[in-house]
Order: sequence, then C-alpha cells, then structure tokens
Amino acid sequence: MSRRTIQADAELCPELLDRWRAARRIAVLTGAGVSAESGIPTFRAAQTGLWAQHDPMQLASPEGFAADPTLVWDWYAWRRRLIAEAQPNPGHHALARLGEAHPAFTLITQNVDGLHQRAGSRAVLELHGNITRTICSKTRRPISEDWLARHADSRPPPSPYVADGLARPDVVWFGEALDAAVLDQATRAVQACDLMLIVGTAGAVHPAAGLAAVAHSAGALLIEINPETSALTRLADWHLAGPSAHCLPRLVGALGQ
Ligand code: BV8
Repeated sequence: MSRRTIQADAELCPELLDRWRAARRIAVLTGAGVSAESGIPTFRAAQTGLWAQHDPMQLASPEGFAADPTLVWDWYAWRRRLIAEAQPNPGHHALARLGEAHPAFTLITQNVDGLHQRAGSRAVLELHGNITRTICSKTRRPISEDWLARHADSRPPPSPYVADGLARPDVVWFGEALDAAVLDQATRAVQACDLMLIVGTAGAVHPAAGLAAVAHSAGALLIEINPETSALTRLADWHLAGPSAHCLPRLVGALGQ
C-alpha cells in the first residue's frame, strides 16, 4: 500500500501540497482511466455488447490481426468512432494547464485516443501510438484518410504501397516493440523527475508500467490518482483515491493553475 491514501474529497494534506509546490521536474504517466470520464471505456472494460465475446489482448495483437483482419479492423473502427464522439474531460484539461505553466513537465501516456492533445497538451509521449493514425501492415508507412475513404468498401483497406499489405492502426500491439526513441525519452524524463504523477492505470502493461519503478528508484516522489489500488500503489507515496477528472483539477488548482 502507499504510505498515505487520501479519499477523493478529503483535504490535500499540507505535506503533500508543500512537496507538490516544490516539485522542479514533473513527469506524468496516464492510462486508460484518465479517459474513462470522457466515455472511453478502459481497455479491458471496452469489451461490452458486440465485443464482449472477444479478448482485447487477442484483438490488439499481430496474431489477432493475421487471424482475422476484418474483425480487428472493425474493432478499431468502433473505438475510433467512440473517440471521435468523445471530448477531453477536466482531467485532460488540468494536465494541459500544468504543462503550459510548469517549466519542466513531461506527459507520457499509454492511451491511443489523442485526448491529451485535443485538450491542448503538447509534446505528448504516446508510448502505444495513436488510433487515429493508420499505417501499412508491411512497410509501416502512413496511410492517408483520403486513401481509406476511397477504399472504405474493403475492411481493412489494402495498402497503397505493397500488394500484400493491409491498412492497420498505428498502435503498438501486444508482442510488438515500443518506439525506441519514445521509450527512451520517457525513461529519461522519469529518471530525471523529482515528482511523478501516475494517473488512471492498473499498471499491468510493460514496459510502460515499469516507468514508475524507474522514477521510484531515482528517488522521485510518486503520487497516484486512481479510484482503485493498482500494481503501482505499493510504490506511491500518496494515493488519491478518486476519479482523475475530479482529483487532477484539485491538485493542479493548488498550484494556482
Ligand atoms: C513489448 C495499444 C517486447 C493497443 C496497448 C514484462 C512483464 C510482463 C509482461 C510483459 C513484460 N514485458 C513485455 C510484456 C508483454 C506485454 C505485457 O505487458 N503484457 C501484460 C498485459 C501481461 N507487453 C507488450 O507486449 C509490449 N511490447 O514489451 O514488446 C518486444 C521487444 C522487442 C521486439 C518485440 C517485442 C507492448 C504493450 C502495448 C500493448 N498495447 N495499447 C490498443 O489500445 O488497442 S496496451 C493497452 O492496455 C492500453 O494502451 C493500456 O496501456 C493498457 C492497459 O489498459 P486498461 O487496463 O484499460 O487501462 P489501465 O491498465 O490503464 O486500467 C484502467 C485503470 O484506470 C484502472 O486501474 C482503473 O481503476 C482506473 N480508472 C478507472 N476509472 C478511472 C480510473 N482512474 C482515474 N480516474 C477514473 N475515472
């Protein structure tokens, strides 16, 4: 358990606020929970209705795509529509304000929905890619929305580059390597930070979840925001046990942002 758990509506204790205000370099890691209040179901909770009978770990994998490209393409098309209809929530906006105001701030996300950027955050490190971008399954070169529209009758559309390529989302599937440059940037940020916020993640997916242990080993103060405990709670100095759309504005507001 973290050293201190603070319930969502409880006062933020003076010691926490002092440490928070004194932070010189802040790193933030977000997971699917930060988008939950925008109506985007968390990764595992996404399996409702039509998708209830499918395992997201299988769908979000090269093997799943190879086995049934149309099923996987349709699953991502459904998620893309959900995301297009969603709006950033107060948690996303609070992090955007913090990024604007704080001189040494790095936002690292596991999410693929692009909601941080739509809230105004810049230089977001997207560890797992972005569902709104499409690439060729063979060459991994970008595929335009115009091409997709012109080939919408094929699910998935063919690649414009090679005959045996298919369109696929520009996300990191289970079993695929993360972009080495993005992971290196994120690792450097958490090694250098003196405070790390961990928001809305179960901490089950690696190497993303491992960034919290890197920050902890480097001596950073860890604050977790999550209504539940997670695999990372044991590393946290404080656990704000509440929803991020409520807790983040309170925490960022304490800095006058
Ligand atoms: C790789 C894109 C190597 C796709 C995703 C070490 C140990 C164990 C396993 C591994 C390991 N190293 C590698 C592995 C294997 C695997 C892995 O981690 N498996 C786990 C699950 C056992 N990792 C990989 O395969 C990675 N690749 O390591 O490659 C390699 C090297 C060289 C060459 C080849 C290969 C790639 C992992 C990336 C997978 N892609 N996303 C897509 O989205 O379709 S991960 C996907 O699931 C999400 O991006 C997210 O990161 C992750 C978790 O999703 P959720 O569970 O939904 O979300 P989360 O965990 O964040 O849980 C929700 C949380 O929010 C909960 O805690 C909840 O309480 C909280 N919450 C709810 N409401 C709120 C809230 N919090 C705040 N406010 C609220 N309102």
